[in-house]
Amino acid sequence: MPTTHPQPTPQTLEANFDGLVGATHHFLNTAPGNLASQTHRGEPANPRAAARQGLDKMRRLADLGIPQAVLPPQPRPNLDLLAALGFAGPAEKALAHAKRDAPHLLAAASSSSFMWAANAATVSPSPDTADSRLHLTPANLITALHRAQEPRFTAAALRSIFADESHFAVHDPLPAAPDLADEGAANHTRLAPAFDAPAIHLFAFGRDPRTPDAPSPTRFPARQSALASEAIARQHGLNPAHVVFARQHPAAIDAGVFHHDVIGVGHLNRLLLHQQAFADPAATHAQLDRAAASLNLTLRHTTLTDDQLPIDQAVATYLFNSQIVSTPDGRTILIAPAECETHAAVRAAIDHAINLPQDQRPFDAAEFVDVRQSMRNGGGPACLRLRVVMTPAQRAAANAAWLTPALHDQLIAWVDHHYPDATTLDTLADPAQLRANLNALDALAPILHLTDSPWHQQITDCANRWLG
Ligand code: SUG
Repeated sequence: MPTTHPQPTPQTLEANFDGLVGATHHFLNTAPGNLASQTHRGEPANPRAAARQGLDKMRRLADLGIPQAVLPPQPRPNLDLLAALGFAGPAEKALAHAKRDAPHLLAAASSSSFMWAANAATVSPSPDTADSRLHLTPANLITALHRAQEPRFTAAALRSIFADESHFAVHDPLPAAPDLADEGAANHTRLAPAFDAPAIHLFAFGRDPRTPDAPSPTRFPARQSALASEAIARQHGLNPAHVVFARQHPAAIDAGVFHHDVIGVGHLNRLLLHQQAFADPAATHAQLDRAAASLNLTLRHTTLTDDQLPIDQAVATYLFNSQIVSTPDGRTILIAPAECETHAAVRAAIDHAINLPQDQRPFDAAEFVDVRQSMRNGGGPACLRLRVVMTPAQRAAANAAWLTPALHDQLIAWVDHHYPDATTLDTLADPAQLRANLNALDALAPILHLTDSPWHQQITDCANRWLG
């Protein structure tokens, strides 16, 4: 495989792997409990603008000196899914049949939801695992049909990038059963005094099949099962003394908090939460403090109350779906959605946080990024990235496409060349567009150093099966 761009910094750092938006990005699905996707359903979507916005966010993070890599898109429309649902035959027939009889299934099979890399996998870095390897488990995403098609492609992409088994272990997704419903890193927070130090792991879940009588959301499903989080902690060899499992507040799920990362974000020793993040905040904080004490870690909690920011406004602006990042010059920056910049209560909360005494601040400064195409489907800056804490040796060993200004420009040119600026049911059902999408992914393989990788093999196999 061609050489990658190893990062020069001789330190363990947190890299962001962002999902590259797909050419079929659209607003024709709704996702369970995701209010933005409900509100914007049926609006015109612009895949080219969506992909450019994602790439520009990646560029900003890379320019701040934070290792930034790119996860490849998945092949869509997914003709294997349509065939499994009874829309068989050559592409032209299957697509036309689905468009006529079940447009919602064509929309599901065309989703670009893989762009939200926070749902791609759960990641445990090597300082925390029993075998000192970096462990990744692709999320099974069984709660929604359009997301349940992702894991097999995600696993291939992760196995292409994290191929070196002396450094990395990519597990199979958990079995696809409701008791093991898993949505990945969106419900997982790693807290540590430094990237290379052992960490505590906070797993948020919405339901637990062992306690069916516990207060549950009534309007929307809870997407993460406690049994899934526990299985992953075991699989990765995390120290049980350093792991905390916390139930999400059911009222928050019903208010549109379909993943924990819609109501809380952590980074190193900092934890920024809304007061309704957890069903029993006092117990969760006590557990976190106990786990932290065993690692000489002093957590810096910042909790916003409902008076400071009502939960519906937290959900509407996605403040908590910001990224908190550390720059090489020692600053901690909040990378917030552009929607936060103009919202009075959110701005007040950000300014309040920045003006706290230095040893209490969750971050030192805030920046705003425009990812509006993603936001309309309920995906903010933090949804678009998978955090992977990596040693220099692991960064060099990974077949990752590290974003440089040159790679950013190359990917923008690739997007401009291959992506439409509008998606409709007609474009999704157009076999010529399917062929163009698959050709675009084939052309992407060398750009992302993925030629002949398992991911590339999968694209080739799909093209052969779907187009003959
Ligand atoms: O699963 N939206 C996604 C948004 C995921 C956001 N991720 C995190 N919070 N980490 C979801 O609700 C909309 C429909 C679509 O794109 O096809 C959607 O699936």
